[in-house]
Amino acid sequence: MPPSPIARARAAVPPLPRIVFAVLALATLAIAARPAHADGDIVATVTDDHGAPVADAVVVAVPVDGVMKVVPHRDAVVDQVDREFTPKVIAVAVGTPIVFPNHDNVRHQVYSFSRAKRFELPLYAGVPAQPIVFDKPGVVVLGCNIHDWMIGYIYVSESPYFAKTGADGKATIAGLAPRDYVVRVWHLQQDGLEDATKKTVDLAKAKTVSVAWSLTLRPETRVRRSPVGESAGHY
Ligand SMILES: [Cu+2]
Repeated sequence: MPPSPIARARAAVPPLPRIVFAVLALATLAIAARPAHADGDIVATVTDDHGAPVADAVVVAVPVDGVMKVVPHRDAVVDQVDREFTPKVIAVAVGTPIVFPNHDNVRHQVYSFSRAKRFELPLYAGVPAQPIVFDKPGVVVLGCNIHDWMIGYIYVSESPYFAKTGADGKATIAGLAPRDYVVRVWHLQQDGLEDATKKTVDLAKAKTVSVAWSLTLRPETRVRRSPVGESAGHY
């Protein structure tokens, strides 16, 4: 019986291209199966002049190529507890809405005159209905018109890659694609410009890169608290 037209067509394809095709297909699969990028970490250590760990420093990494997708955070909160902002320092990505619940039995009037965000929440108790959206990068200093000693800081980052140091002075920015980054550090008592702390790190060569800063800190100027309970119930 003569071979069917299909069988003849199959036979017409030489075996070598078929093997080449199979190898190429396998190679493509292998590349696809490999993670698009082995994510890396930047481990930052911040100390003061005396080598003591510095907490509440914000470390920011910006890809050198400038390509990044900023996703605003959800559920960001700056609480008011015992007539202090809690946390005192928060870092968020630009565009993040923050709510300012009041957990005290006195009313607060939260405001900022900072260029990155001017706002005022009229005297209130409980949770304000609307969050404030922090839509410009920069440092926003918070105050309360009733309690002069209350001060808080919102670091609004233009990059989605940032972390705040803990009590050990360490912060890890995890899950970074392997490329070059400019890293910098900000602290509320920093003597000197944040821009002067810039360093370039290359995550293409190593999966984990350590970076360290020694900061000169100015003493923190704070208004003294009124004795506890003095104004309780008045506002
Ligand atoms: Cu207050």
